[in-house]
Amino acid sequence: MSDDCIFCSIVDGEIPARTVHETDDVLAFLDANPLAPGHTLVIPKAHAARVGDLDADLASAVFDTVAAITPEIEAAVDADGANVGLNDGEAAGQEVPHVHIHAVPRFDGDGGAPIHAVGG
Ligand code: D5M
Repeated sequence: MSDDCIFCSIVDGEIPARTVHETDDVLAFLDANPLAPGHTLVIPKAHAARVGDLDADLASAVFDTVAAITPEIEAAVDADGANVGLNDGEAAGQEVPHVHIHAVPRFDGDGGAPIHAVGG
């Protein structure tokens, strides 16, 4: 838990969120400003600001959840794919300094950019 961390407050139930999936170590919830229906964030419950702050077991647990739920999210919103990505550091556009992986459902012909085009 880190004081003044909005995602720690979600983990602690102090700020509401729409939970998609939860394990002992990981929480997935809907993004409040979705880029597409079903846009989900996957976070470690323990506070870690940057991806390099995660120990190997927690990094694995976070990615295991991403791998497990992304197909389910796609199916739930009838998507054709998803962008899965992480903004690491303010310079990379990370607005909330608690590691989170975005799973953004994508739809054939939706006109969005792939991750490699972000900022390019
Ligand atoms: O993405 C930060 C993401 O966090 C951004 O897509 C909005 C989302 N966000 C911010 N506050 C909330 C709450 N309270 N609930 C759900 N989602 C939230 P970044 O990669 O840091 O730019």
